[in-house]
Amino acid sequence: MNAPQSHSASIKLPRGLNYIGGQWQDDAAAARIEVRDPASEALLGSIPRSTPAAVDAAVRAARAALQDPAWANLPPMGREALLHRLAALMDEHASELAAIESLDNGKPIAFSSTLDVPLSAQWVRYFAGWPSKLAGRALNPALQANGSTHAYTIREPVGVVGAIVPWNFPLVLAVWKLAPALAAGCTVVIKPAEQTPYSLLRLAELIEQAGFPKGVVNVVLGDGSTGQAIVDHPGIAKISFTGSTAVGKRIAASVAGDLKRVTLELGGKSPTVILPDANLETAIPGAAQAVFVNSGQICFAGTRLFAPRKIFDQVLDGIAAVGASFKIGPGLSPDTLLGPVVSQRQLDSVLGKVEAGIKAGAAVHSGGKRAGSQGYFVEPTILVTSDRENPAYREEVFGPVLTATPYDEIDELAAYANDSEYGLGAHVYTRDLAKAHQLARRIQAGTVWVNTQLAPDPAMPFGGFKQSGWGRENGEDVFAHYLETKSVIMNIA
Ligand code: TXE
Repeated sequence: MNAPQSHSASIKLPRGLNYIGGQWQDDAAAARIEVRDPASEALLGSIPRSTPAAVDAAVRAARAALQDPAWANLPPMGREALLHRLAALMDEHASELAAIESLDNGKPIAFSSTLDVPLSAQWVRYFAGWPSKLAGRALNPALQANGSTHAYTIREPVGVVGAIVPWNFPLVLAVWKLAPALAAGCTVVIKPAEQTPYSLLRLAELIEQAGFPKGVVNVVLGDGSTGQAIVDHPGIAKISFTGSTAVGKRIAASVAGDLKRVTLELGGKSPTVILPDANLETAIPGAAQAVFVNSGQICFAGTRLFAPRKIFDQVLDGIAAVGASFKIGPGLSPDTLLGPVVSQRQLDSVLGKVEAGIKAGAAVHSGGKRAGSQGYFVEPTILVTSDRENPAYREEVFGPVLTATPYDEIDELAAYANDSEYGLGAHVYTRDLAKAHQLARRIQAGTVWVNTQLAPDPAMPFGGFKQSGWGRENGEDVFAHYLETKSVIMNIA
């Protein structure tokens, strides 16, 4: 492992200011939250725990922007041009954005420079294609005589969107919310996670540079108390949240008061199922990547492995070898493949859940401990258990931790895969196309990947069954949440 060190000196981080109505401003009344480099534990800076007054100012700015002719009367192709300009600016500043992301979150620069940042720009480009295609429909009403009625639908922006982003993919997940909201003509108040505010602040500078009218995008910094103030604000029409299931449930209860629209992208405990006929040359590295990439801090990480008993040891040894080949180190080191988890709290939580799993009877195949003594590093870990009540098997760990369970009959697999309160993703490895499609139908998950892993796509709806959330992000489906449909029915007889 490389010695953790702070690289903050060489990277210019944006100042911890709110961006409201096109102005960068402090929230003088707010307490401060420290932001740390998870590789070195060094202080990177601080942000305000923004007060309800700051949230109110941001919502007012967003509501004013919704009526501002510069935004409200902009033709759809004008919104497309702005989004394309933003994507071009993200490309232009890609290496800077990747460095900020790796410093702030700890993720390997090998991934942030090839995945997080380029994918975020691609997402913006994909949604830049939509505004001119978001059409209503002319319809034939069912109860009226032919020719007596002219009836059609109009699709209107839902209003101000309150977007709340977690820390595992700070830039990617901010863009998953911003790009469709802006494509739909909404305005946005967005809050990054308190652990990782900087890439979104830099993105806001690029949004300004791209020429979006003032107040269309507002960034408010803070922790859960600021997030709750966004959720509770009556001027917000829709909440788009990605984060823990516990907070998601709280938000669902909060919005019951005024029936805000809400989408929730929450936790997961996604299975990786390897069938006896799978090509192990792809299944083993695939299963390893599905749980170790981003130090397991991926909502659809493949954290429960089911492999045939006959090849169980071979598969586990293979996955452990791939994990051991991931060089552990600070995100900014070019050869790092396994960075730290995001915070001391997350480190304690991951190690606590591993310990609870072992205490309840899981056997340690590999890993299981903190790596080093400085920085929030965790060894790639495999725990073996057939006990479906083992907490490491049941609970989302959100670290580089796999539970592995052998099976004897293929018929057991769908039941195993579905044996979770979550239903976000699933990874299936097989050469048998019929079995792959049969399993894809039986598995209760928002996305099933076959012979591949960790590959979301902007055109494909993404979201969860069961307690993994409400609604779908991405693709055309996302617009169901950012647009209201209005029917116009006119007697022309
Ligand atoms: O999440 P929180 P935490 C899971 C993962 C992780 C656990 C805890 O298992 O170990 O959650 O992480 C904001 N109203 N995921 O505690 O608290 C908060 O400021 C409005 C899975 O960090 O849910 C941050 O911006 N907002 C997940 C965001 O919610 C509130 C990604 C996420 O924080 C709020 C992250 C409130 N009452 C964690 N309280 C995924 N699905 O990818 C907090 N926030």
